[in-house]
Amino acid sequence: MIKRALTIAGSAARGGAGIQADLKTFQEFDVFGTTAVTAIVARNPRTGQGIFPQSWEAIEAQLVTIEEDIGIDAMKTGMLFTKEIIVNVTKWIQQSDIQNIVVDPVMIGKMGSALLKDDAMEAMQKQLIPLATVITPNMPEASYLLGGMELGSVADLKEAARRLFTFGPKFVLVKGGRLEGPAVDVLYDGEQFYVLEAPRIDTLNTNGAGCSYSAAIAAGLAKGQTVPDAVIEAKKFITAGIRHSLTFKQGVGPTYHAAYGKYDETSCKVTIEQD
Ligand code: PXL
Repeated sequence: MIKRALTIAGSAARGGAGIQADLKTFQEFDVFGTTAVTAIVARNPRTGQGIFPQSWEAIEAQLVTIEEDIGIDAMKTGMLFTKEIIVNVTKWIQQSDIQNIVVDPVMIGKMGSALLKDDAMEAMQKQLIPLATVITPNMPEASYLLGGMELGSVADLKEAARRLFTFGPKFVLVKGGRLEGPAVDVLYDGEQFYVLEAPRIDTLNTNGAGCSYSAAIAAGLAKGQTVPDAVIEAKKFITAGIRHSLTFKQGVGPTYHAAYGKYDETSCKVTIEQD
């Protein structure tokens, strides 16, 4: 039977990030996608306004129907926005029997929207992250979760991964997208580091890259891959998506979700190091 992946995230009207990115990614991996929308993001370029959160009642209704009617082989969380949503999603996961949980600690979108309220951070750290199979912070998110730790090198990514591991997830993936040089991400399981290196692609069009990367990991886990295998394939997928990213009318353009399946020329160098 086709495997099923759930995303709990925000709807990104522009189509490149959030729920839309997750569904497009699940489809590329031939995984059946289901969605619980936490908020509708439609930032009006003229006013800068436009986040419309959903009530917990509405979010829970989506989760219950997915759990009862479809089933869940893996899930990911994206934009959760409020403390209330994080606390309730955590409780819901605890009463479920979901094994594969990717937590993307989304905070600020590349279009500048604040996607997590300030008072929600503690719940993210203390409640949700400990349940995660893998968390996928980028450098600003890792820094924020670690009280302002400065990250400027691969050695810093490794140290951040070590510290984030103490929060309780099984794996930590710290993404070095903002480093100079090649695009290096560090995956850590408490014993070894998997240093993943892909070519850096010179583009500003990376809207939704983090969403799509974590969705690709969830798809791999749904299909029964190990975390390192799922992350390595997801890294190839997102590198292809960024290489063939799209320019539309204005703002930060999205990654191209079909690129990996279409062109498939991406390599990812993996080095395993004992801690
Ligand atoms: O890429 C981060 C992100 C996550 N979720 C939603 C978003 C964005 C960025 O635009 O809109 C809903």
